[in-house]
Amino acid sequence: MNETMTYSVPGMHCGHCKHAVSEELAAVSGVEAVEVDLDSKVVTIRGANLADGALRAAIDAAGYQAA
Ligand SMILES: [Cu+2]
Repeated sequence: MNETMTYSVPGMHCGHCKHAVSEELAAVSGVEAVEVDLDSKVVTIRGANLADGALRAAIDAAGYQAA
């Protein structure tokens, strides 16, 4: 857990959104932990060798967009 990436994802509004985004991100290579704060709409990802493109693609695949 030596890297932290944060993304603002304004489209997240409930537990379903949180679950969908977390599931997709958890499957990305290097990701060890995903934290979603629905109040601030911020996703925090911790892991090793995190790739910005892959993380953004996962958020996209979940049906949301990183701002
Ligand atoms: Cu929702």
